[in-house]
Amino acid sequence: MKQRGVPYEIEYISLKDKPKWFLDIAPNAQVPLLITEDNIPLSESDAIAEYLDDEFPLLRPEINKSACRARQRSWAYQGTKLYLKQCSHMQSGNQQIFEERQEFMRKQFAKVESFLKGHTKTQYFCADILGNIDMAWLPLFHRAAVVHLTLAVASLVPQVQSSEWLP
Ligand SMILES: N[C@@H](CCC(=O)N[C@@H](CS)C(=O)NCC(=O)O)C(=O)O
Repeated sequence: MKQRGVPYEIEYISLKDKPKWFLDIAPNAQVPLLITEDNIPLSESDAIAEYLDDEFPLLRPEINKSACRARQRSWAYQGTKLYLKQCSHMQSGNQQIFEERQEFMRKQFAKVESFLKGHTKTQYFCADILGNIDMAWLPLFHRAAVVHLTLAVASLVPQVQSSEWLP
C-alpha cells in the first residue's frame, strides 16, 4: 500500500489472544485483515491484493494483458500458499523437523529461482517496478534471509545471499 501511495494505518494484534473486534469481522480468524475506507473487512491475502489492484491504479499496467496477468497471479498465489509453511519451518521444535521443513522450503524456492532465471532483465519479477508478485514473495525472501543469517544454515535461495532482501 505504501508503494501504491495509499494511506493506511496498521493495528497489530496478538495471535495468541485475538481481540473480540477482530474475531467478529475476520471469518478465517487470521491476519492479514484489511478494513476499507467504507469499513468493509477483507481477509485472505489474495483477495486483498486483488481488491487493491481493482481499486487503485495498477503499478504495472503492462501486466494487465490477460495471460501475463494470470501468470503473475499464479506465481503470487504460489508465494502466499507458503507463508504458513515458512512460519512452521521457523518454529520447528527440533533439528530433525527443521531440516525436513528446510528441504521442503528449498524445493519451493528452487521452483521460483528457475522462474527468476528466465527474468533477469528486470529489477523485480517481471518489471522494474514492484507489483503484487513481488509483494507476495518479499516476506518469503526476507524470512529466508533471516533464517540464513540467524542460524548460518545453507541459504535456501542463492539470490537471497546477495540480494537487497537481506535485513
Ligand atoms: N490464507 C491466509 C493465510 C493467512 C495466515 O496464515 N495468517 C497467519 C499468520 S502468518 C495467522 O493469522 N495465524 C494465526 C492463526 O491461524 O490462528 C491468507 O493468505 O491471508
